[in-house]
Amino acid sequence: MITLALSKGRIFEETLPLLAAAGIEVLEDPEKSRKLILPTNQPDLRVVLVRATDVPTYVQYGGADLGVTGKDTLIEHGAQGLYQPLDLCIAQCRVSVAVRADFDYALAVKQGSRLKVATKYTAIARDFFASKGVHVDMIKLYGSMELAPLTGLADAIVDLVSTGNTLKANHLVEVERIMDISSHLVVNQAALKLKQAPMRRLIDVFARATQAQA
Ligand code: PRT
Ligand code: MG
Repeated sequence: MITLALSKGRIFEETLPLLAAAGIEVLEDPEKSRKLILPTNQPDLRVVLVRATDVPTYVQYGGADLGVTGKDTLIEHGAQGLYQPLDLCIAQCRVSVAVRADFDYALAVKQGSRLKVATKYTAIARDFFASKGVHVDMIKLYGSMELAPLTGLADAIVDLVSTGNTLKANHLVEVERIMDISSHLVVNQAALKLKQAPMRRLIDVFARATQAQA
């Protein structure tokens, strides 16, 4: 049995077509079912649903043989012991710095003032501002980053942006793009050795589907 870890929402939805290209179907809809282990039409493949940020942990410790996870999660979580054979080019977005429309970010950076930055992505933010030589007070948040500049909690946020609609709706502007993000296939190295043939077949399914979509 091969276990594939996915998270509900965009990663599940954007992984399905890659599997479907090889005739692999997940037999239950996670939006309708409360099941956490979903069978597929392949007797030796099942899907487990975990929180997006838990996918690397499941794969690292062998709770799943492989998984799909955002590069943002891999950078923040660390990718120790994970083999990363493929960029699947799905769930694309970027990590950006955003501020209130009336905040002069360029001036704050130029003056060398300490910037209060609220984010869930503290590792990415720390590296980025360090490379610019900007001093920051980092405020770790777990959600609704957009609220931080509006309430005076922070001067800036570091968050994922795709369409930019969420920023716009909250009168925030994107002032710097830190990095582009997409989702990657991550593989447990022991599983790759122990279940070599079926694992290679599945990695190949993803490789072909990704190439076909490019
Ligand atoms: O939501 P939950 O707290 O359960 O977990 P999660 O946020 O880690 O999971 P999920 O499913 O929301 O995101 C999983 C992965 O999808 C992330 O790790 C990214 O790699 C990728 N991804 C791609 C995104 C987005 N696009 C995205 N737009 N993740 C989050 N967003 C957020 C964004 O921050 C904004 O708040 O979606 C909102 C809408 O974005 P706009 O710019 O289109 O308005
Ligand atoms: Mg989310």
